Amino acid sequence: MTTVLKLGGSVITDKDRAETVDGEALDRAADAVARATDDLVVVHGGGSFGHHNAEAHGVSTTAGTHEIGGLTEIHSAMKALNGLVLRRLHDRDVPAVPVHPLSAASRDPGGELTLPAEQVATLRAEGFVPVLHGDVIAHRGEGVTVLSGDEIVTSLARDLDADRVGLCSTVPGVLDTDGGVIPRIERFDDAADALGGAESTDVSGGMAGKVRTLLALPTPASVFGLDDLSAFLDGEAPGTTVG
Ligand code: IP8
Repeated sequence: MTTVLKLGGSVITDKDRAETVDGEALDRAADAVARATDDLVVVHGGGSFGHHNAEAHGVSTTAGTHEIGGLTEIHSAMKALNGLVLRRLHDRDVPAVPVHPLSAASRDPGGELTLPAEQVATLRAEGFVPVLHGDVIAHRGEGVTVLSGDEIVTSLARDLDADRVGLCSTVPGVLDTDGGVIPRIERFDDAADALGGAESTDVSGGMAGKVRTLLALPTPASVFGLDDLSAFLDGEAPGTTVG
């Protein structure tokens, strides 16, 4: 059973304080991952790492830069967060291995992503837990652009033929306009009213972007909060099922 799990950047960091992890949340997430019995591929977003740097340099998933300083700043911030996630996992004896998308992924001029999955599949087959992260990647004609964790999840879930896909978010699911969790979204229009823009700086599109990318998957995905991460890893489908 292969599970692709995204730990939202806003879950594991303090999104309002630059380059600060939410230590308690990261510990809880690492505890849940350490108890999981499925083969896991973990992807994490940026939260207060990466997004502020990307915004400062005008870099998004579509607008790129050729400036080496900007590239290095964004990539270094994401690698720093990746290192902190890995340390928490290693503390719990999870055989987590960093996989940096900048070293492998690219986009064509139309933005189409190529993210080779063979390395991730082999690491997983050999008993490791690959841990990828949102990053900047080569983009033909643009320099580098942002690759969001959600795009990584979509690409790997498809290429690894994942059995389960989960997005651990700051909210307990996709919320309707009254604040209740929408149990199931099969088409974007089912929840269009509820899917406003992201409240904080997020160069990758907020919840609306997440739902759009998840709807493109062959496997239904779960969006849930940290309180439900263990339940998801135990095989339940908490929060909102998308797809
Ligand atoms: O937080 C984007 O990853 P996300 C990371 O999953 C960067 O959107 C580089 C801003």
